[in-house]
Amino acid sequence: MGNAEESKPPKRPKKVRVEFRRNRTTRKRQRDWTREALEAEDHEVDTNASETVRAKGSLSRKRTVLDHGEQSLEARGLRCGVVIAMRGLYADVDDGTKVWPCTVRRVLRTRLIEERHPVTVGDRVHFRPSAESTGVVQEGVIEDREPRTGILQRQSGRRLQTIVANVDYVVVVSSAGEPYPKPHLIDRYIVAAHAGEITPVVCMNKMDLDENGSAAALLERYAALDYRTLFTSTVTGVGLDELRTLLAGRASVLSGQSGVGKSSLLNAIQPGLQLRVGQVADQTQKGRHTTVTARLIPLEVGGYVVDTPGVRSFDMTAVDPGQVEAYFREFVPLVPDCKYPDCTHIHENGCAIKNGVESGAVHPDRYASYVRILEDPASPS
Ligand SMILES: Nc1nc2c(ncn2[C@@H]2O[C@H](COP(=O)(O)OP(=O)(O)OP(=O)(O)O)[C@@H](O)[C@H]2O)c(=O)[nH]1
Ligand SMILES: [Mg+2]
Ligand SMILES: [Zn+2]
Repeated sequence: MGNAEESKPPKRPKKVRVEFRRNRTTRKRQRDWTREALEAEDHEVDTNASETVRAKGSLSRKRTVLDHGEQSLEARGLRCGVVIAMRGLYADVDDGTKVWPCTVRRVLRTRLIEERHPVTVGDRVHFRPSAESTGVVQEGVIEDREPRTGILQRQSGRRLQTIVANVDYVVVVSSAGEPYPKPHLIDRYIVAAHAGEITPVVCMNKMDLDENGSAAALLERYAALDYRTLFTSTVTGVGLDELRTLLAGRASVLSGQSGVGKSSLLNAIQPGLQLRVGQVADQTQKGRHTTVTARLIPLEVGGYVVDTPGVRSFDMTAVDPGQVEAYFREFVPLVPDCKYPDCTHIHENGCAIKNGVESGAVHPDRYASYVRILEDPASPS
């Protein structure tokens, strides 16, 4: 794939697009890079291809060289890829041809010091393949990270942890039993999703265990707020087609308590995945934290999904308290009716939100979640 134009000194900014393979250049779907990556493996023609990572993670099969007088990525010896997993100090980066274990250049770590993970799953990065003493190029060093959209973050000790970047949906998974749902944890995830500009979807798994209908009733609360909801069971198969359709062609993250069946759901919608699945301890009704690291999984139906380890609690210290009311969507139309313009909806008289709880416009559990997030953002849920 030599290209004479790239080695000339640039006269004026110009865009050089190099057709890589015509039948691969139509972008049927925006977020199709994983499928294309899989196809690329099949065709074995991409050894020297350089690819451009586009908005929301789709890898283009054309090369686009934006030449602003700076050297192109390729000329600087850099490749683009997507981080599919973090392993200690290593990030596994998929450039569409293979997975490169990469370290993160110290200067980048320093620049992004406030974050626990300057690079995280879903990030689009530029990396430099580095030769070992043997001359074999197997690893890389991440030199740069592209701007993120759609991030799921939480506080981890004194640092802000970005669990995953560049996703469209957070699928908040609970289970009808073993363990029972925690409405407050669902609300925390919904707030975090809105704060990170991701669309939350509320999923109730293990519907085969919903004997008295309470899990269905809980989900109804979220459907009434216009959140997309899903009822699933890997035992009866209910809702699995709907989940597959939801995830197709999108970037999503599955989150929730340990043991609710996140990995089981992914195994069920894509047989052959063989993610590890754990038993729920009888005594405590707690999951066993079977999944230990977040991992990005390409889907056969296009798009990708990130399976995350279950959480016990969700520290929301990082969310701006003044913004929390905006993330409770049923509060938004009521807030202008509060007596005080800076009403926190906790202690004040004449509060339209508290009146809404009285009148039934606001569910008391939702209001309780709001108060807990503001008063005790770090609390175990
Ligand atoms: N009854 C029932 N059990 C299920 C269902 N889905 C999963 N399970 C069981 O729930 C247990 C936990 O499943 P996992 O898929 O490991 O749960 P997880 O959410 O990935 O858990 P972590 O990885 O620890 O966060 C396993 O024993 C599964 O067999 C379901 O729909 N119904
Ligand atoms: Mg799991
Ligand atoms: Zn108020």
